[in-house]
Amino acid sequence: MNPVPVRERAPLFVQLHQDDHAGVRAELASGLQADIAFTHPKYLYDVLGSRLFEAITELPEYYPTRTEASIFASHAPAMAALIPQGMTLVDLGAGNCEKAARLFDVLRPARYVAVDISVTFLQDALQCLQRQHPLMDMVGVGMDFSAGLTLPPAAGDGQRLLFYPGSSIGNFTPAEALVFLRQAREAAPGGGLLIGVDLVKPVSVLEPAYDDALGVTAAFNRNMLLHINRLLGSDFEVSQWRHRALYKAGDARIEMHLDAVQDVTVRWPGAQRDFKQGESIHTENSCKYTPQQFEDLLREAGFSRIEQWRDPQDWFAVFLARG
Ligand code: AVI
Repeated sequence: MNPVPVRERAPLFVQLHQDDHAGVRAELASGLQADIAFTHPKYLYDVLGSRLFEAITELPEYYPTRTEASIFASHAPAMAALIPQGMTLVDLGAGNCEKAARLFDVLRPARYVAVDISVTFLQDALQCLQRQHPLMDMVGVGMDFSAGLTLPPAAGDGQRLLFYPGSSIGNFTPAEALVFLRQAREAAPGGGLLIGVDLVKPVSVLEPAYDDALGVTAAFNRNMLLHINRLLGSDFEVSQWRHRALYKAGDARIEMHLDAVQDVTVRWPGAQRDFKQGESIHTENSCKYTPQQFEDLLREAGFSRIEQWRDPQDWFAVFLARG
């Protein structure tokens, strides 16, 4: 008997935005010239920054990645029981696509849409996954979804489950997170959002997670200066800046800063900024929520059917929001 022919599929790749170099330079310059200098955390992720972040996820102090993985390992079947098979799984910030791929066997999506800032980050991982799952439609989309979550037609019109793991929602302020969650609900009508959220916990656990003994997080933070030098043409000297991470209980967030270890003048084409010793650049917020606070935020965004799963220490939660 002849074997039934299987249609060979190949991933489709779409890049939605062109790099706006002038816009990037203007954004960086205005942040550096603000009274309290700041930079958007997306500039932490050049090629080396992305590798350093992967290393962070392996550190003993950085609990979020492994705690979230343990929740999926224990509860994925319960999550899958609430999610219809054959959906389009939209992976926001997919990177190496590993987290979503671990759920394929239990969620059984018909289509996988991997979204990341650059489609080139997705190419190898998606091609490899396509070989392992030849019957699944796979699409790679390059877009900056932190600026808006309108998915391209290539994402298809099937029912969607948006997947946003890793507690990246914490890198938005709560007001920005609300805007994002509203957009997520609109992008998945009749579908849902599966999202990982880091929870409020003792400062003795939080601060080492963002200031590890090996100094990997310090390297991740300071590497941003090298990335900015390339983007802006500035002359930051990494050795003049020290990493600092602190938990601000009032705002329930970890803040990362780079502090000038001496008086420093930073120059770039057309401008400069003097920093006094100890003056800092605020590089990232990582907001933590109580389970109730995050559920309230989901309801405020319009979701009405909300489930959650947590690890035994209540350090991390995965929410499924629908309706
Ligand atoms: C990507 N994001 C969820 C990480 C976090 O925990 O906020 C980024 C990070 N910053 C320092 N360490 C990890």
